[in-house]
Amino acid sequence: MTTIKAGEPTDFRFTVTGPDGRPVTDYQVQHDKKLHFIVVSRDLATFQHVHPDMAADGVWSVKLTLDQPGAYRAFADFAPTGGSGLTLGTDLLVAGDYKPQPPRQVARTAEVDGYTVSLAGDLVPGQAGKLTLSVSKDGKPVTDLQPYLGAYGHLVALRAGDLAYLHVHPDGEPGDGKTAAGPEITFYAEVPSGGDYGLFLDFQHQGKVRTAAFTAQAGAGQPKPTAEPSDGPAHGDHTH
Ligand SMILES: [Cu+2]
Repeated sequence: MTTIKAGEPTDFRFTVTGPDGRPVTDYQVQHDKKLHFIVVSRDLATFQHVHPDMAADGVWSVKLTLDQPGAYRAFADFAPTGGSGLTLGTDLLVAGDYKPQPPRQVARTAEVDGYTVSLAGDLVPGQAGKLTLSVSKDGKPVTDLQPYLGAYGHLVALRAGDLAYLHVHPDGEPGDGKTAAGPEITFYAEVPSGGDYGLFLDFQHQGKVRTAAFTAQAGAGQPKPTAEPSDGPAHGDHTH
């Protein structure tokens, strides 16, 4: 547990310790980087995806600014050389006057900096669901997205509540001869359960990386069972 001051750039440092008790220094490159570092507020209102630098002794460091007081979760997503992918998490606390905000509503569109990103497809518990995100600006589809982290988009999914971190895989990559530079970016995500998930899409256009944030509901959009469960209307359809 680490305490950080609100609004002040902090030189955040950490090491990944291997089974032998020593700092891990050899990593596989995944999505162009040896380690991806994600910081979200526990209410999923804020999201940062940054790339720390590693010193020769295995100490990672990154400048981190957390503007609002509250509780945050940080995730390090990496694969040691010779090992499989891992995600480790830690809590970060920012002291101050915390004002809880209502959660982001379940929605099929998100706005960021004049861009509109729309979400098609559903999260289906226990199955690899296809998600297609389409980027437009001023009502026109964006067809010149720029590669970012080896793809036209990078999607992080976190389960609301416990912030379980899900690995999401992009379909296709820039330069493979079949993946277009927008407006659509396709991913496959498998969620472990029903409920709400925060989805955060990083995409790059005209030299700037932006993040579109959604709340998506797993299990929604499924065909209704022909026989209604007998335990009342609490299981009614959710509309978008
Ligand atoms: Cu990353």
